[in-house]
Parts: sequence; structure tokens; C-alpha cells
Amino acid sequence: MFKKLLIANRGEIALRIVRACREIGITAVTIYSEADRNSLHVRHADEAYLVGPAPARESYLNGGRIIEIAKEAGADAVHPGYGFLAENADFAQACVDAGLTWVGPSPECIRTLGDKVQARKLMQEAGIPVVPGSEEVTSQGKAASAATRIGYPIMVKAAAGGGGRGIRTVYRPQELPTALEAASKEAASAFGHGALYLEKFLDPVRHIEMQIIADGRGNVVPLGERECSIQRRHQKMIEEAPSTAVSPKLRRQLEEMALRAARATGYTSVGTLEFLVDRKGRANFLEMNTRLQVEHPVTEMVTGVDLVADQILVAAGEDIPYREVPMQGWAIECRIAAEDPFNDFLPSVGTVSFVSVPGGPGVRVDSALYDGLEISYYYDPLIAKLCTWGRTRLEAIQRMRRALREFKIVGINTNIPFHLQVMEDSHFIQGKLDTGFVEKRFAGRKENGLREEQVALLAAAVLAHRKGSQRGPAPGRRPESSDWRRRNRPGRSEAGARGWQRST
Ligand code: MV4
Repeated sequence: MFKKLLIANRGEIALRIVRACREIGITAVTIYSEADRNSLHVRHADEAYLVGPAPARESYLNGGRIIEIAKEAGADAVHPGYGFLAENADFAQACVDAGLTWVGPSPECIRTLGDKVQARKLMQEAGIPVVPGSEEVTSQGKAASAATRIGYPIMVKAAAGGGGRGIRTVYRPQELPTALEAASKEAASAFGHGALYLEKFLDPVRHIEMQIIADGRGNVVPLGERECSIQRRHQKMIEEAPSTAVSPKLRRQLEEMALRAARATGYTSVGTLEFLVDRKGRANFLEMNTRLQVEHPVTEMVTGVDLVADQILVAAGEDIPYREVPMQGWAIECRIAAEDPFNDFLPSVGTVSFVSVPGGPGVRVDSALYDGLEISYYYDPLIAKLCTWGRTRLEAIQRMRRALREFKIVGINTNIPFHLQVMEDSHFIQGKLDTGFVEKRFAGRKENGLREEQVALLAAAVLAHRKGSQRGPAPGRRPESSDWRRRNRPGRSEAGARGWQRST
């Protein structure tokens, strides 16, 4: 087993990996940028090294410097977390060349599966159905003929990257040239390669992913699916496990395809296969993620598995200690972001002057929040993952509503109001989800400005306050005490009004 592991990441996922190291008994070494000097992942680590200035490209993306620190610290292994360099095959290879164990799949796997065109080809060869589409389109003309063959609407996607960057949906041929230009430019800046491919735009569908873990002895264990259809501008917002659309039969099919894909690619470590599932329950392969994912906690909550600890154990050459893991109950994750849902989800920067996280039965908060945390533009606006578990989906939803209302973050705007609206949405509660959910259910919502009832409440409060201050204290009530402490000690309601950010 490793003695010392360097975590090449920041924020909540770095803290999550520190915790796994603590439980295994590995010394946790973290890196931090100048902007993250006081971060929780630094404070909780055994050792912490300054990696560079705030901009990611000079710190968390500075692979050479990270490897230098790993060697300086005497680390045996490197855990990349997610994002940053987590799926950078060159960085993974450089770690291996420096004598460090990479906590993740092999650099070859990362490279092959990171090329989405190559990944599709591999899956087809393994007999796994893929979303109808093309190989790389190397010119406008070739793209136009491929699009005609596939049939509009289509999606233009970046061969070198997944998630949401370098993606465009094209409904008509005349839109194609502009979409190709834009997607290629975005892909080049995000992934360093502008190569593109096309897929038939499937709609409505569900975005369902299958978690697996594979060790070095050919053991591949599926750990259930996650529903990821609630996305906004290609950013996941809410995930859950299991999915209301996955029957036991479909689950077995997804598991079988995932196992076949892992074997066909010699995959090791944790990994996720993404599928699009149509109304008839037919699954088509979309892409494979060669990293630990943001939403791993929902799988951990329904299986009891510690995915991060097991990923480290597998990297250290140990066998996976289980073969079959059923899911129990239901888990939901809301990604809490420093964004303003009343202002088109624009990032919200500033100081978190006060934070109080929810707790109680079936509630998990993965965050690196603390009083005084500076939220900047340098990094992703994700500031916490709020997860709830219930015996049933409804119990998990009710718990999520309660936990969202309990979650207080003063000093910046967050998307908590959006999550509360989803948890109260009739279609969501009935499990009527698909990739069009946010567009259909929330596009027309009054995101700008307060809702009517909030305006009415505020007006009533202002009027009541004005009347009260003109008349003096209501009959039967003590006049304002001369004792300043009484005057300044707010009652519960006052604290509620004064101290808390409105969460709805
Ligand atoms: C798709 C798709 C439909 N057809 N690809 C890929 C990246 C991820 N962020 C969303 N992705 C999708 N890829 C084809 N060929 C649907 C999605 C998708 C989605 C698309 C638009 C709006 C919301 C969505 C939520 C989940 C998945």
C-alpha cells in the first residue's frame, strides 16, 4: 500500500480524497494555488505545497510542477480527482515515467477512450450499440454529407473531449457551417484539438450512466446506474441513483455492456459508461469517462461502497473485495454552485461570510466551504454537493427539500432556489425526466426577479413595519427596554429575517 499520495486537485474533491487517505492510513499531500492558501483541503491535509499563482494553467494544470512536488514530497502515487488533469493521458504517462503510481486507468486507456471517435469504434467492435453518427469529419463538405446521411437534427461534438464543451445541436443544413466553426474553436481551446464528429440528436432521451470498478486481475464490478438527465447548458445539476427509467432487465443489459467495454479496453480503476436510453428502453453508448466523477456520492450512498478508497486500493494492486453489490434505497445529489439563478445562472463571486450546512439522517454534504471562503472566477463555481438518501425516491426528495432549506450560505448567490423548484416540480416528483426537462420545465420560469408571491410578502412586511413604527409598541407589550443587550438580541424571527440569505 502507498505510504504517501499526492492529490492533484482542489476543493471538495481534494478534501474527499484526503478523507479516504485518512481512513486507509496513507499520508495525504495536497497542492494549493495562491488563491487557495486557506482552503479546507490544505488545512485537513498532512502536507501542503504551493503549486503556483491562482490561474489554473499556472497551478492545477501545471503538470510538470505537480510532478516535481510529488517527488520532493516523496509521494508514491498521484490522485488527479476530476477535471483539471484527470483525463490528460500525457500527464498520467509523465507520472508513471517519474516512478509514481497513477490512481486511475492506464495512460493508454485514457488516451484511447478520450478520443470519442476511437471510443465509439471500439464499442461497435465489442458489439455495443452506439448513438448513430459519423467518424471524424475533416471538412465542411464531408460534414454536410455525413449530416445528410445521419438525418437532422444532429449534434456536432468534439472528438477530444466530453461533457459539454465543443457541442452544438444543428436542426437545419444552413446552420451547419457556423456550428462546425464554433464547435471546433471551442474544442481547440478546451482540449487542444478541434477535431469533430457528428451524431444523430436523440430527443427525448434519458442520460443514464453505469458506474464500474475494475482491478488488475480482470475483475470488473458494476455498481449501478445514475440518472443524469437534469442538465443545463450541458452542465449536470442533479443526479440520482437508481433511475426511474431502468428496469432490472435494462440494468442487466447496461451492466453487461459496461463489463464488455471494460474487458475490450483492458480497463482498470473506476470508470463510467454514459448511455442515451430512449422511450422504448433501448440504450446507445455515448462516451466513457476515465475518471472518478463528481456525482460518485449517489452511488456510494445506495451501495455503501467507498469508491475513492477502493480506487486507491486497486491502484495499489489489491483485488476488489466484492463482486455483486445491490443498490439499496434511493439517493439524489444537487450540485450547489455559486451562481445566481435569478440572473441567468451567472457566476457569483465574493466572500462566504457565514455557512451552515444541513445534516441529520440520510444527508451528506461534500464541500470545502468555510466562513470567510473567497469564491473567485478562477475555478469552477461548484461549491458543494448536497446528497440525500431515502428508503424510497419520495423520501429522498422530501429529505432533499428539507436539507436545501437548511443549507445557509451568506455572502454569495447560489442555485439553491433552482434545486428547491425542481424538488417541488410535479414532473420531477413523478419521475418524468428526460434530457429536455430543464428546457421544458424551467425555460419560461421567472428567473429574473422575485416571484409574485415573494413581492406580495415583502410589500406586506414593509407596510406592517411602517404602521408599527408610527404607533409605537403594540398595547400589552413592554416598551423597548433601555437595556441595550435586549434591544440587540434578535428573536428567532428577526434572526431569520436579518441573518439568512433568502433560500427561496
Ligand atoms: C446527446 C444527446 C442527444 N443526442 N447526444 C452529451 C454531453 C452532455 N452534457 C449532454 N449530452 C447529450 N448528448 C446525442 N446524440 C443529449 C445529451 C444530453 C442533453 C442534451 C441537451 C440538453 C440536456 C441534456 C441532458 C443530458 C444529456
